[in-house]
Amino acid sequence: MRFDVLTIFPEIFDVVLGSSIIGRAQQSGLITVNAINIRDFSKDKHKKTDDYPFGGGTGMVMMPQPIFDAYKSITENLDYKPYFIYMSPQGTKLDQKHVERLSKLEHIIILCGHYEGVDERVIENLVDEEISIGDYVLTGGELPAMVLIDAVSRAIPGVLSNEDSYSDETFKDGLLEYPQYTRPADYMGLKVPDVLLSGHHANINRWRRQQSLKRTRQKRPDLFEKLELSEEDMKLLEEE
Ligand code: 4FV
Repeated sequence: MRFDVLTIFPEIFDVVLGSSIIGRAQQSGLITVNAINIRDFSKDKHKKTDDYPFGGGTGMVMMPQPIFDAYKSITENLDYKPYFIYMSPQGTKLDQKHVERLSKLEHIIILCGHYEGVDERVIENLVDEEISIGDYVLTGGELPAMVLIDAVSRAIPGVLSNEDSYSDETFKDGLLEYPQYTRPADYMGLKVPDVLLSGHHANINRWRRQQSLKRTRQKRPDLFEKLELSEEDMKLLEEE
């Protein structure tokens, strides 16, 4: 998977995405992340990338020319059109199913907005999808872009080692993950549930399914109502 990020703060991507799991994924070549400075494509003598909004109003708007030229610099030697994502609060809210869909792509361009946003002609002519990471306003699209790259990279086979398993985790089949415990079995008198020390895997899996169902019902009723519950699940939920 190739990620090209169009940003006016390219330097922050190496720091955040250069370490740990995503850093290793870059070293192994499973993913590449190129942070491209939009400012380098500004034809303005002061390398301006933003200007006043037509029609007046507060704030500034990112100009079309530097973004279109940055895009051309990526695609002019390609015989395919990369998938162009604009991180914006007006976008589709990102979730795990969405992440898994995106992880199947080969080449994603991510545009990071700033100020009041980007000129609408960029969105109309270049953007395939607007994606939001949540209903709040940030100072820039860089953090959302990193969130997207992290989540999508994790879903690419081989990026996560067995230790950091991808298999049964939160949002997998729409459920919150069961509680996790590690050594010591007794910490300051706080004990680990006996079933987890029993080595009885069927009972352990049953207990974990029950915990996932109960905490999804309690913490995320919006997810719980979407679940298709089996007879067994109903019984697990009734049990104290
Ligand atoms: C955002 C979000 C977000 C809006 C103005 C950047 C900022 C500035 N992006 N999910 N929430 N973007 O707040 O994706 O352009």
